[in-house]
Amino acid sequence: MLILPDPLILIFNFWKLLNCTQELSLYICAFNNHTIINLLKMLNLVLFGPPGSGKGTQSEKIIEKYELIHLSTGDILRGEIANKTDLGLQAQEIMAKGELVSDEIVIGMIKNKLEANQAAKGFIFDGFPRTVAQAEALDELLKSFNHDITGLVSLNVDKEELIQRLLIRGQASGRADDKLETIKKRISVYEKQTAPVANYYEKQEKYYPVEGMGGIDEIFDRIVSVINKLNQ
Ligand code: B4P
Repeated sequence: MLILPDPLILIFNFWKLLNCTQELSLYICAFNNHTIINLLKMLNLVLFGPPGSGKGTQSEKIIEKYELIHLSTGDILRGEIANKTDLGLQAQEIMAKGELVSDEIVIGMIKNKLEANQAAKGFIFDGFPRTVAQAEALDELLKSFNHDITGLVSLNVDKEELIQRLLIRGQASGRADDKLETIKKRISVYEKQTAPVANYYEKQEKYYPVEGMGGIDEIFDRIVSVINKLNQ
């Protein structure tokens, strides 16, 4: 047995106490982080609908009211095009034709944004997911962060109205995909590839249809009444 002189015993005990306190505080911190992450449930909304249904327009108002992070894959892609990145160069031609950019590219973009905003109150996914594969990937990603989708809010707008809105926007913005032929192509891509995403969330009992015809503020009021029920 090791016999230590009195002052050394004192130092040894002090060192043990210090170590113990550090370990204890680490446990407490880990417990607190875990508890905080689980207690603060994020409000994660998918704003869904065909091109021109008002997803971008309504997202702006929702993020202001609920302080959510706005994730618009369309905006991110247009940013990449403006900055002439490799990704932007790949996306430019596809978007101008009214087709969808590959799932792999879009899922990668969303993953980066989710990782960078872990302290957020929640996210509004605008224009994403646009395929069932994107919806499945989003569920998996959120699950890995211990979160899920709260609900999908779907804006229902007549086809004629969609075309009119996008033609008007095209005149003002000069957006390459807001031309009659491309608009029709985008609507048909939506019907074939994107509409099934609504069924995917309906099966999870997370589908909330909203009338998307009428004035911007009255549509917003309808959306708010859905979100307030989800956010109780
Ligand atoms: P997006 O940027 O998502 O554009 P969008 O669907 O055309 O527009 P949105 O529905 O947001 O309409 P907005 O509010 O602006 O996609 C563009 C392209 O990017 C896609 O075609 C695809 O190639 C690519 N892409 C994006 N995400 C992708 C993904 N996940 N996977 C693969 N590819 C992807 O409204 C339109 C106009 O209507 C505006 O001018 C607005 O002022 C007006 N408006 C809105 N509400 C109105 C109302 N109530 N009354 C009258 N006008 C109204």
